[in-house]
Amino acid sequence: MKLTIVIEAFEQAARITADALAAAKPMVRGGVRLLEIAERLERLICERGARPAFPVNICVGSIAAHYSPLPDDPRTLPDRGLVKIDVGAHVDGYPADAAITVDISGDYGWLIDEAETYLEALIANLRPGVAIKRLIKQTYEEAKPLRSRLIVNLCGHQLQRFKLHSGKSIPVVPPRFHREVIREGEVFAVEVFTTTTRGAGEAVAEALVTIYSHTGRIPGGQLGEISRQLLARFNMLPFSPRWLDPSEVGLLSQLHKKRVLTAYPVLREGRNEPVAQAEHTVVIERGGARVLTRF
Ligand SMILES: [Co+2]
Repeated sequence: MKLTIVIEAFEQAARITADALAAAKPMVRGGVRLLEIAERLERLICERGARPAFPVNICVGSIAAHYSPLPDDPRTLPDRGLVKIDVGAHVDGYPADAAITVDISGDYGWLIDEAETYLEALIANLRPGVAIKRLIKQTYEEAKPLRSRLIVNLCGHQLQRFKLHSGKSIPVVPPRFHREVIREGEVFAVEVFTTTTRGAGEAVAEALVTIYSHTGRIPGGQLGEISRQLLARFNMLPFSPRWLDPSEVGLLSQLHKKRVLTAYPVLREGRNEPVAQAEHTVVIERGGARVLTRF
């Protein structure tokens, strides 16, 4: 496909993602059901002619990533703390991915500020030809957060058709080994997570899984048909049990054991400290990175 058409698809997906985040912001109040927010944002994406690139993630407090409401999820937002809304739309398979953090009670605004400042510094240093290792080292020297701690094991990622996490990664702290170079025309979801200086600065997996994606594997036997159907419906993009029939939900753990599905466990800050997130989708152009999800 022609490069301009590809970029147009990314741009459209990013516009819809940014509009969903703008719509999400006023919905974040104590007592609101997480399920209601997720379903409204996913509906907005579909009404705009796109599809969710992954289930809407709503992560509260020390939950850093990968919590999407489950079917009939009763959880509601608390009256205080940080709420991360992470949204993505795709157009013809080309995904966008962006996030905002809302501080419900006004206790942790500085964590959001430091995540956003570091994200902007990373984006300002992104340009074609730069080695990722050098990019991160430079950004860290210029803009290392002073009052908060970066979460070191959550990284930005390249976006490709029907692939949300593939190709090159963009860590937030200087990596020991990283051979990749940023190239013109590439699209990335760049993201930064901060926690307090009491935090571990590391996200750890919980037992709970709310998001799955297909590995591409189609086993023989009874699970073959459902495996083919899920691949046809979602390709390799992440999906929610909410989007399945109850009979299909019952097969998820079996499909995971057969390596048909990847399971994404909920990720929590290692010492249960509050987490803020900032994320944008950017395209690398000759003069630098252009943010596609600004709103
Ligand atoms: Co994201």
